[in-house]
Amino acid sequence: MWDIINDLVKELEGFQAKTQAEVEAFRVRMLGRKGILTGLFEDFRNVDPRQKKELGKKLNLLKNQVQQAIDVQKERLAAKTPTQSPADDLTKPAEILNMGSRHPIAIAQREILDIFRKMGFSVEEGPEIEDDWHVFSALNFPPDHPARDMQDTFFINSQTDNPVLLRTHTSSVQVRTMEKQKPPIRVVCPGRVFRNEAISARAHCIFHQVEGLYIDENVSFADLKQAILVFVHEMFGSSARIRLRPSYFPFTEPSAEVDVNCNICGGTGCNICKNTGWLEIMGAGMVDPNVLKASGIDPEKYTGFAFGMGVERIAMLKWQVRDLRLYFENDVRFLEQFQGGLL
Ligand code: 2NM
Repeated sequence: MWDIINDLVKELEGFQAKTQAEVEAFRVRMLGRKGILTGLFEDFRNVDPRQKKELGKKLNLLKNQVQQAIDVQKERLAAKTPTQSPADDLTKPAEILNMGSRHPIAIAQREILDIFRKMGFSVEEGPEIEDDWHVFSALNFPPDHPARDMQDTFFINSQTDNPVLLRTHTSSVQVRTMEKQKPPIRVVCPGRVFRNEAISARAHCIFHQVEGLYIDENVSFADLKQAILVFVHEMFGSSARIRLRPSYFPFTEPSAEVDVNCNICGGTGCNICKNTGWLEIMGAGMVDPNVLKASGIDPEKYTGFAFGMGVERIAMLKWQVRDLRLYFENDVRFLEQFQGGLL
């Protein structure tokens, strides 16, 4: 019994509670119905009568000391809690201010626009909710073209002669520019576009485009090639090379798809370029005379070139991102890896 008492005296000397809950737990452990001291007083009844006087004195003293320690700790914590301010501890580390960073799509989009601004293009934006005229009819899409299908386009109201829909490309902004402006026209149109597609590593139903349009007298296919080459050199470095493959779009004639040499394998072939050494980056062509006519521009006097590219695709090639869905999930661990400055 003396051993237990001596241990308790030692514990009492070192007792420092951090919270009121700790004080209360200590009280229950010592003085509660099944507490250590309560037990000691019970055992006291069976102690040798010759030891009772000294032991009784010691037990009563201990009980008073325990009660006193509890009162002291309670008071100390009550005095400390409400008045403590962060300035009390000047050694505390500062709280981290998370400043955030630009989204990689925004960084890529700005880089694309800056390159064309340097070439004298201005930036135009337009509505995401459009009508059939500005997305399809004015761009020479025949009435039965598959892009006009519910399978490909999100319609808001298809019960009218000029259905309301989500734009599937930003060419609609260029139609609006041609309608309100006389040549020379040099614009780039960035923005979100919407296509009714299944989401995969390579496709998403919402993505971003930058489309360009240049209309003046005597604009030629050579001008188009030179503008694209300058853009590619600025975007991917001056050693990048391009090639044009014949293609078809309703709004351009002739039309081409533009490839850049694969910067991942350097042309020797890899799974990104599917062993071709080339990556497709945009579509382009000479604006079809029907498109100029539909927007009130005389195709006998003026010619023009146009091009369109997907920002996600350019950003994938620039940073070698393999899954497009990463751009839409906004996982901070992904987003933190891109800088591009604040604001
Ligand atoms: C592309 C490819 C080729 C394009 C055409 C026009 C407009 F409005 F002038 F007719 N805007 N954009 C165009 C041409 C877009 O994207 C793949």
